[in-house]
Amino acid sequence: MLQVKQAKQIQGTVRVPGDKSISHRAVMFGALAEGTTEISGFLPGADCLSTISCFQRMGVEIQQDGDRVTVKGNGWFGLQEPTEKLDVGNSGTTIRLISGILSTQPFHTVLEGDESIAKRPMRRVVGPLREMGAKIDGRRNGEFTPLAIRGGELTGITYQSPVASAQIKSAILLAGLQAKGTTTVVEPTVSRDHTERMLRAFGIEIVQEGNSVSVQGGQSLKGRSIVVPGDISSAAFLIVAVMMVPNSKLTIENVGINPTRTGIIDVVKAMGGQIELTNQRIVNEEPIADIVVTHSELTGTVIEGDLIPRLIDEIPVIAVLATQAKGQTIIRDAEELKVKETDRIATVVSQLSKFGATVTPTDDGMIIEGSAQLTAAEIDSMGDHRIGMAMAIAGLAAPGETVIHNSEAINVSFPGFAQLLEQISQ
Ligand code: SPQ
Repeated sequence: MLQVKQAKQIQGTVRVPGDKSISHRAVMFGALAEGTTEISGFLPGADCLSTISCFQRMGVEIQQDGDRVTVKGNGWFGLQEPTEKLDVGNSGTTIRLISGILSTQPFHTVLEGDESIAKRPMRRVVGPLREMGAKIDGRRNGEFTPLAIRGGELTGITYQSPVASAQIKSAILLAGLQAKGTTTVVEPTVSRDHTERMLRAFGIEIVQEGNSVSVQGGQSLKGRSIVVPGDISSAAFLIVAVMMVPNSKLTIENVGINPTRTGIIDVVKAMGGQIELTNQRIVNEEPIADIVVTHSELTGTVIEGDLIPRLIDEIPVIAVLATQAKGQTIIRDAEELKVKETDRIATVVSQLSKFGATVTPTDDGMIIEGSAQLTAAEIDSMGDHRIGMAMAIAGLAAPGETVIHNSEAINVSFPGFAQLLEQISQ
């Protein structure tokens, strides 16, 4: 249980834990590479620890100590058939990307996760991987876990993805690295491109043209060192906290600002927020900066179209922000929210309404009325880390004490969140 009091001010210079998407990929690619991969800045959150344990069960030697990880890769086909099921916990990224990798392996594996994973759609990766030649089964003809995979020889395909999803794109490209010929994924809008950038850093040739990405089969990865930047999806909670609480200013150092992830910055600016990027640099093909945020009066906005994949995970906390802006905020084209750790349209509406906010769900998003006077509330994270944290941030602007039940879900992506919030709020 997490208790949050109304804050008078947010101040300081802080860092957020490592990027979740990049941490998963660093472990996976390190495990498939030849030689040792040293990772620093790794996110020791529950999701990325699930990825480590899956590869350990397939015989890869991995040592983790806080944000430092050493992975001793034995090459792509150095994985061993696990003797038990692989448990992905709460992590959609783990199960979907590993499905692509396991489709190339000449053995049998069973993948399973928690209650939330059991409800998330898997045929979006199972379908194209079957087309490439993988044998995969699961409940409802492969739509739901547990997934049983027998990998083998694959053939490259050109796949027109119906949704912009980095997990679909990455699963197919990873399978494509050991398939015959070329594998191409075409997306309606470009999703986060960490897989493409990191594969390049591991020595893979990958061709990106507009919304399409291609790889040739038969390539191998070389172990290397990877520095993981701070997660912009975690920084987003602090950015919104500053905008919610008058007289606040915060510097968040060392945050990844990959353009496929910076929708939150564009939205805060469009609403009238003061936000600056300093000390910009590139590490392992990923752009990084310090983010300086100053409290500002905001106006509602419309969030839709190509912007959605660039801020999909930030929508719960953007909805919280919108309650404090002048006028209405409309979020459209975000039906993907329904298949995250929870149905994030339903959970944002049910939990944010408890603070007295007016939020109306729509088929593909929500409408939030601004200038709301929030009052402290008793909240349930519903087991969704981003819902738990978004509602904690709402609590900073609500007189009284807000209580978040099931707050342990926050450890999925932001261990130390409660302590950091306490450190910066007065
Ligand atoms: O890993 P998981 O559970 O899917 O996590 C989430 C999150 O909120 O942390 C989504 F619920 O992030 C996804 C993100 O939404 C992480 C991700 C990735 O690392 O590739 C890609 C996005 O999902 P998708 O379905 O659009 O590919």
